[in-house]
Amino acid sequence: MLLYDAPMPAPNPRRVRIYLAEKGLTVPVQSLSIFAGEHKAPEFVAKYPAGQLPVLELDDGRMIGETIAICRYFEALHPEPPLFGNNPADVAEIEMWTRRVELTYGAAIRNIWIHTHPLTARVVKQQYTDFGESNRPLAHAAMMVFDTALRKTAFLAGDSYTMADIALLSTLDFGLFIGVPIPDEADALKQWYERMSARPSASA
Ligand SMILES: N[C@@H](CCC(=O)N[C@@H](CS)C(=O)NCC(=O)O)C(=O)O
Repeated sequence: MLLYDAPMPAPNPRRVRIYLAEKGLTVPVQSLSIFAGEHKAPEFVAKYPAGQLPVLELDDGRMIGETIAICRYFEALHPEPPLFGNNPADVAEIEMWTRRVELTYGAAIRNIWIHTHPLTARVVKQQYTDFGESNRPLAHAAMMVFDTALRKTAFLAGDSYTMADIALLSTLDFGLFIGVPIPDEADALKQWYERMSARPSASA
């Protein structure tokens, strides 16, 4: 197999790297430069038409895209320690929080990035700046939802570290990179962020 990866600040490839680090797994990796457009090179797009990273090439040639799908593949091969849960309620709760990270906070961060950031202005055909700015309160509201959850549990989806924490950490770091701070009043989220950032996997 071969994992096509991209360096920081790309948040999705980092999610896979953190996941693999937490599992203690090492896989062959090829790093592509998004800034140099290597993920849109004709030979790469011919192989993987979505032209996004990360993507995992299996030994039979199949290309598995989507961060969560890639991590689930590794989870099926290496169930311990469980990062997607190992009973129906935990699996559902981890899935719920992971989807909330992606669909609420992640979507808002993506819109801010695409529609307001000077770095994307070079590649996006049209930036709708007002629309991008309108996502800042949505990102803030989503972070407060995570903060409320983290006032009750040590990790986003309960009492143990899971894929939901990986999703949130990498998206929060990307949010910080593009200038979206963690709200001052989100004490539990800030404490969680310090703890997650101190894990060795966070440097992946
Ligand atoms: N839903 C995908 C998103 C993948 C994605 O958007 N990757 C970014 C890098 S973080 C990318 O390839 N961006 C370049 C592009 O979309 O052209 C996943 O979860 O893996």
